[in-house]
Amino acid sequence: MDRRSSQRVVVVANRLPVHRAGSSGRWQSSAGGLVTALEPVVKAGNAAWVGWAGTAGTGLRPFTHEQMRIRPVSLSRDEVEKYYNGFSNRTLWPLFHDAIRSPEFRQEWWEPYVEVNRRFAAAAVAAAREGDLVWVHDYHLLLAPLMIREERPDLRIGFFLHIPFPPEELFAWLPWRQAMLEGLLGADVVGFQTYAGAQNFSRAARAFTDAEGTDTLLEFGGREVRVGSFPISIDFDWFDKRAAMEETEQEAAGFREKMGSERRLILSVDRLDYTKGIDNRLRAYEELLKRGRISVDDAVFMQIAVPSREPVAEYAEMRTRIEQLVGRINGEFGMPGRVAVHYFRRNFTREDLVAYYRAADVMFVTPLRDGMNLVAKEYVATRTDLSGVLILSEFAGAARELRRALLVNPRDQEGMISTLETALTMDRQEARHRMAVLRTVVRRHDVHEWAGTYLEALRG
Ligand code: GDG
Repeated sequence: MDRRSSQRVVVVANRLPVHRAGSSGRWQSSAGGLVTALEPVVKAGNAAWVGWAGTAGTGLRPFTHEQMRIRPVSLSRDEVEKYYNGFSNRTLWPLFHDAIRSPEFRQEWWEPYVEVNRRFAAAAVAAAREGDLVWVHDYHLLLAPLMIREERPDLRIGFFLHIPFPPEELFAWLPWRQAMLEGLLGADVVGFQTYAGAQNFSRAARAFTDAEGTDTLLEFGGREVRVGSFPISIDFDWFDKRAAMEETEQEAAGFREKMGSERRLILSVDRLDYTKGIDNRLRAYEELLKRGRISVDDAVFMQIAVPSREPVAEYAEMRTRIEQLVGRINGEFGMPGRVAVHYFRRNFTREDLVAYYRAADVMFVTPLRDGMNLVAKEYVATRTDLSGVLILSEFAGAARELRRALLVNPRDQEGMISTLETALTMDRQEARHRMAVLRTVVRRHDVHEWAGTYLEALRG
């Protein structure tokens, strides 16, 4: 094995790839895109994963789980409140998603954010041996790359942002903008989901720090920093295979039968988050019913909403609003045995999710802003028979690649209504043609390609 391919990767992310299972308290691999993407990379080289276990408290020791060296970082209850719920989810998350909700800027959240970033950086430094690659993830850890570099200039350090990077004028709101940018410029490669994200970052870096250069190559502190887009993806083969299994087909047929086999099923799957445009799409469906363009005999809408960030006030408010809307639509249009909207606020297994994707005639994905949106790619990967129509917001990173979806502006109510109607009535041949193209794109650019391309750039 040559030196490069034997280089180990130290992943640094807010969450560890494992969690404690039920009452047994044993560690189990967590489901989710990032874990699936990176587990093979980390396992291959007996490398390490630095992250938080998800509950407040101290004292977790390093351990090994399925060939991954797990390095837990502890957070106190106060830090969970200020670094995680506060600065990460009430300052950065809304600001980076086009300020859909007003971000709050509080010094008493900033200080713990710096402190926790320092703790993650120290854990990364301790885990990294000479010549390792360190790969820092997401908006919780924007300061960590520089903190790691200050201790270990010998390491190659990468950073990847899973959410959008906002335009310079919005980023400028952040009172700590210079420190944030310098934190990121501590990396050798700064990666984004889209080229627009990379451009926004480079422009902000030139405006608010001493960095100079182009949108893809900056010079800062006598070093070169590569900036690029690396659109994340899914394990296409897993979804494709799982979808084709007899068991999945039967499960999907069972769902359809229960809901009325002759009705067209419109499906949405999201974390319950105000960036996902859940109410916009419910209103579009309601309007089609109201105008008599469809009836509950022809169509049914299913919203799977995974509980998320419940301690944050904006999330609780949004949940109430959505639940009222679902109640209103069902109250007005439901019939005995014919619910208009099925709303599930809970987690499903990945296998059940695939069966729902298989059952759905139309996948309705309408975020107001989204870094990528893996749900759209997962739906495509499960359409092994080329049936099904994907409606996708122009404001999801995935829209850059999935050009043959029905693209829609979620704030354009009339556009949403007519696109939903087009999807429900699309000719089979056209739907097949579109799906074939979409599947080729996702198959070719799967998560393994994503990780491989990024790490190749990081090796330099
Ligand atoms: C962030 C960025 C970016 C959903 N319900 C269940 C379940 N899921 C899984 C889906 C999918 C994942 O959760 C959601 O990923 P998304 O990409 O759609 O959205 P975010 O959570 O907002 O992720 C996003 C992503 O990071 C990666 O970079 O694409 O833009 O916001 O994989 O399948 N999984 C299970 N049960 C469920 O009920 N097991």
